[in-house]
Amino acid sequence: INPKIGVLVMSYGTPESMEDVEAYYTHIRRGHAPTPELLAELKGRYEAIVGGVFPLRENTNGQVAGLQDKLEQLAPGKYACYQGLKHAKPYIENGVEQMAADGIKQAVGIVLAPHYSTMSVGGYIKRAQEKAEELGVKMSFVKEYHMHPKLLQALTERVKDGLSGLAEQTGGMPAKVLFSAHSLPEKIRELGDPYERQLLETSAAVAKAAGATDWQFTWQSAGRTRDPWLGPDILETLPVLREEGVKAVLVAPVGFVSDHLEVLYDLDIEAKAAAKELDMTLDRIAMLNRDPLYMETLAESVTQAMARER
Ligand code: FEC
Repeated sequence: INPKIGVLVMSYGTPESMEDVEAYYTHIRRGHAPTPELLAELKGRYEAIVGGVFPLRENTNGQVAGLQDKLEQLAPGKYACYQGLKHAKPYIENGVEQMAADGIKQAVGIVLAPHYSTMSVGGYIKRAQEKAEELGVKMSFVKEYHMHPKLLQALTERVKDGLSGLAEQTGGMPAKVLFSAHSLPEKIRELGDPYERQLLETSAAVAKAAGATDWQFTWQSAGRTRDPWLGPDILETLPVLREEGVKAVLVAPVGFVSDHLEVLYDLDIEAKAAAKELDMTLDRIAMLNRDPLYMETLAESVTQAMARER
């Protein structure tokens, strides 16, 4: 028996290489291979971001290491972190198997995404829980941490920095803060899902703390399926803002915590180009990645979840 408490740190996962993109995409599509057109489009997006590397892998590795360091500081020798990815190896189930193989009997699961939805974080938790039950590991979970004061502080600093950077570029033009997150199929609304409410709570709290009175929320990165997705998408929001006279926009993708495809492509390339077309200046806040305040948010959320277990 291993006396340590396991911490299963779960993240989205990214391909290992360009050859691996098809298998990754097939996994996201629950076993349905993409058409050659869809595959080529996704590969093209990866190629367009910083030379076709997969930054999410390194960022997730860094976050897991950073969380382990913080937990060591809070409770030396008590916790051991394991990684489990939704759509790539090591899969969530592999992380639980590794904990069990190391003799871990009790664990906490946490997802590298602050807001709860049955379709996102709920899916990670379900997979971990099933494997843990099968292998006799007792698991509890952090469901959300979207209002953790340190997360809000880290995001607030970024919005303040982003606004001053934008003011320098535009010669002090008034700017709109556009909070964003990954869209989900509209059907989550029928399930009374907390995702939208939690995103608005984070956005309102950060806007208030940053002193940004002009802000709104928009969706991004909707999937390529036939279901209706939550909108409006940022690409629809920008022309409306332009009509309203807005010329400078700071995007704050508060639903994400790393530099990855949905930020580096969907915002930095696609949304930026759309803004340029409209003669608007668009900037984005820096992502959290391994920010110490984010690492503390995760570590404190884990220790609080354990305290509740006792
Ligand atoms: O950098 C990378 O390699 C990965 C970037 C990436 C992140 C991410 C986060 C979220 N997703 C969420 C929901 C969905 C739903 C579908 C879906 C599809 C994709 C595709 C790619 C992709 N997602 Fe993703 N997502 C990332 C990447 N996502 C690539 C497939 C091509 C496309 O549709 O664009 C639709 C699945 C289906 O077909 O049924 C739903 C949510 C998040 C944020 C929370 C989290 O991180 O888990 C929600 C990062």
